[in-house]
Amino acid sequence: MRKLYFCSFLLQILILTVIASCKKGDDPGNARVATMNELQVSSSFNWESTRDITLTVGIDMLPAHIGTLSRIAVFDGDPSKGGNILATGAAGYNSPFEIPLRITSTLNTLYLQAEDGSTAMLSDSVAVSDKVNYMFKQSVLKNENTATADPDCSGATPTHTISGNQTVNISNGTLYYVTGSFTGTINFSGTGGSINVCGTLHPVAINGMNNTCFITVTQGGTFIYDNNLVIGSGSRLTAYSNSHIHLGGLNMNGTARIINRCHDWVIDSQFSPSGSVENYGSMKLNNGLNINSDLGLFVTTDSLSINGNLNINSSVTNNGPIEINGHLYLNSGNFYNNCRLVVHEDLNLNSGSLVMNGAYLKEFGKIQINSSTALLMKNNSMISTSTYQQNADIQGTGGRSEIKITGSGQIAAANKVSGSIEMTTPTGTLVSGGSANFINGATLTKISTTQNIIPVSLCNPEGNGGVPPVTDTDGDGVANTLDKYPTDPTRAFDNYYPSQTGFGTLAFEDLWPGQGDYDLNDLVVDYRTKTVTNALNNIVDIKSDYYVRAAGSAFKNGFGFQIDGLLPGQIASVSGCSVKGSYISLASNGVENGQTKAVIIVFDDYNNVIHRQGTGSYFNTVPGTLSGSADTVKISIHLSTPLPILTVGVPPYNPFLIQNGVRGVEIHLTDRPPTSLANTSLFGTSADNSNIVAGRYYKTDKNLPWALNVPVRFDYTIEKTAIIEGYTYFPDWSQTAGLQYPDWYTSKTGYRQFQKLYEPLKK
Ligand SMILES: [Ca+2]
Ligand SMILES: [Ca+2]
Ligand SMILES: [Ca+2]
Repeated sequence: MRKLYFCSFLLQILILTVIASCKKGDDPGNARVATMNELQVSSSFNWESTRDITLTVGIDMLPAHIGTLSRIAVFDGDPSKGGNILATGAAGYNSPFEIPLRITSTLNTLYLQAEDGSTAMLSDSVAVSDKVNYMFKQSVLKNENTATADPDCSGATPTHTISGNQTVNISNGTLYYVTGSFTGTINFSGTGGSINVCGTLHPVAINGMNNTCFITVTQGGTFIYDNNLVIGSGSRLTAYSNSHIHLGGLNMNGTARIINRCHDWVIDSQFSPSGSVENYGSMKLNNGLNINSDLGLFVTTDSLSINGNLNINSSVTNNGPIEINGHLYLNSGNFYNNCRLVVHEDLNLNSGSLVMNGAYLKEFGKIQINSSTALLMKNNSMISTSTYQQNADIQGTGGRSEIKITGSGQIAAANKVSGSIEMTTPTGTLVSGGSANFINGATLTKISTTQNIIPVSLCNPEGNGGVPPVTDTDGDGVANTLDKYPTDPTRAFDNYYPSQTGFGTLAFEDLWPGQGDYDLNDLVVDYRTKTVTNALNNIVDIKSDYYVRAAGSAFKNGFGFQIDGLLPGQIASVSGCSVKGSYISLASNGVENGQTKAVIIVFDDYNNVIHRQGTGSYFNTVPGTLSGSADTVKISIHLSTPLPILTVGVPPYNPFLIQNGVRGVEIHLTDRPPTSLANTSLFGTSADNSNIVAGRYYKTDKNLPWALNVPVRFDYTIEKTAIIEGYTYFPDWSQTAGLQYPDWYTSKTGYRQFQKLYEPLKK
C-alpha cells in the first residue's frame, strides 16, 4: 500500500528541487506550495497515515504455558515505559497468533509479550516490516525455521530441463530442472552443479556429487533414490515443505549438509552423517542413527522417528519429538533435549551430558546414568521411566523437575540428586539409596503423593501431579487472569483501534463530485473501535464509538461504513444507529438493505446527534462562535459466526459520508470502493477522476482526496481554510507519497500554523 510509483523521472526531479528549496526558506511548508491544486501527488498515493502489515507470533514449548493458551500482547512502545497496546490474542503450540495490523506509518518497532496466566512472561521487540514473524521459544536456536523464498523451476539462466531416462552430465555451475519425471543417470562433475526438483526425480544412479553440488527438492517435488546417495564436502540436499524424499541410504562426508523442511523424508539404511544435519520437518530413519564425532551440527525441530538405535558421539539439539524404537547411547557430546524424547529400549548415558530444558523423556526400559556423565534437568523437565540406575550426580535448576520411576530405582553409593528435582516411586523408596542422596531441596516421595505439578503439553503428553494451578473457568483455553471474559467461553480479548484511550478522525469534504475548499471539516468524526475476539482470535463483536466534532457545511450529511470483508447475513445484529429519516432502509439485523456487503449507517443526519450552542449551519468550524457538543453514537455489531480478523478487515473499515440525504451520493476515502447503493453515474463527472475498472475512486485529476483518515484526534482547520494552510509539512508528506513527514499531523514544533486551526470556544 505504501509503494511509491512516481509518474516520471521529471516528477522526481521536481520533488527533489522542491525539497532542496525547502532547506533555504524560513517558512518551509507554505512558501513552496500554497494551494492544494499545486500539489504534485503520485497517482498511487492513498493519503494514508497508517500502514497495514501482517503479524504472526508463535509460542513454543514453555512448560508453564502448557495446557492452556498464552496471551500475546502487541505494543507500540516498551510496555514498561508507557507503550500502548495494539492487539491481544491467543497462541499455543503450533497455533500462532496471526492478524492483520494497522499501525501508524511512523512506527518502526513492535513490542511483544507472551503470558501464560501463571507467573511466566516473555517479552521481546521486533522491527516492523510488511510481514512480521516472531516465535517465542526457549530452545537454544531461535527462529531457525525461517525459510527464505522457496526456489522453483523457473527464472534462472542458464537452465536445462531434464526428463525421461537419459544420462545427464552436470558440469560446473549448471542448474538443471526436473519438472516432469526423470529416471535416468546423473553424473555430476566439477563444482556448483545443481538440480531443482519440482516433479519427480527417481534416477537409477547419481554419481560424482562430491564437491559443492546441490539437489533441491522444491515444494511438491519428489526425490526417490533406491541406492546409497553419497554427498561430499560443500554439497547439500535440501527439501522444502510439502516435498518428499526417500533414500535407500545417505552418506555424508566432510562438510556435506542436509536441510529438511518437508514432512516426508525417509532413509532406509543406517544413517551415520558427518557434516551438518538440520531437520525442521519430519524425518524417518528405518535402520538407526549414528551421530559421528565429526558432525558439526545436528538439530531436529519437528519430528524424528528412528527404527533402531541412536548412538550419540557429538552434540545434538532436539526441539521436537524424537521416538527411538531401539536403544539410546550417549557416548560423548552434549544432548540438549528441549522437547520430547521417547525411548523403547534401554537408555545409557555413558559420557558427555544430557541437558533437559522444559523437556520430557519417556523410557520404557531402563535408564542408566553412568559415572562419567552428567544430567541436568531445567525448568519443569520430566523423566518417566520403568527402571532407574543412577551412578553419577544429577542436578535440577529452575522450575521443579520430576523423575517418575514406575518400577524400581537405585542410586549408587554417595551419588546425589541435587536442587529442584522431585523423584517418585510407587513406594516412595529406592532399592538402594535413600534420603541421604537427596540434597539442596531435592526430594524422594511416593508417586501418589507427588507435590510437583507439571502440566500436560505436546512435548510432555504425560504430565505430573494433575491439573496445573491455572484456572480457566469458562474452559476456552485462556486462563482467567488473561481472559477479559472469564465466564464467557465465546469471548476472550478486547482489541482497540487506534488505542484504548485514543481516537482516530475521519475528515470529509462534502461537495463531491464537485471540488471543495479542502478545509476537510465539512464532517469531522472521531472514532474508536473495540473488536472482541474469542480464544481462536476470531472476531465476535465490533463496537465503535463515533463523535461528530465538526460539520462545517450547509448540507444535512449522513455517515456510515461498509465492512468490505463481511456479507450482510454474516451479521447477527447491529444496535445503536441513529437513523431518524426515511431515506435509509434497515434490515431486521440492523444492516442497510439492498447491499452486497455489510453496510452500517451510523447516522443519517448529523443534526440528530449534535447540540449546537450558536446559530448558523456551520458546527464548530467558525472561529469566535461558541462550540457545541455531540452525543457519542455507540454502534455494536455482533457477528453470526466468529470470523478471522483477516477476513473481516481492520477499523475504520470503509467509512463514507452520505451527501445531504441523497442516498446515492457517497464520499469515501481514496481508492475505497463505493457501496451497492452509490450512484455510479457520478463517477468521472465534475472534479471526480475515478476509474471504476482501475479501482481508482474519489480522487481528482490531480490525485487529491475528498476524505482523510488520521490515526489520532485530528485538529482540523477553520472554515474555508485548506488543510495545507494549517499543516507546514502537509506538502512534503503528500508529495513524497508519505515518505517524508509521516507525522505531519502532530504538534511538534513548527508543524502547525495555529491561527489556521479551529480552537473550541466554550461559554
Ligand atoms: Ca477462559
Ligand atoms: Ca472467555
Ligand atoms: Ca467546510
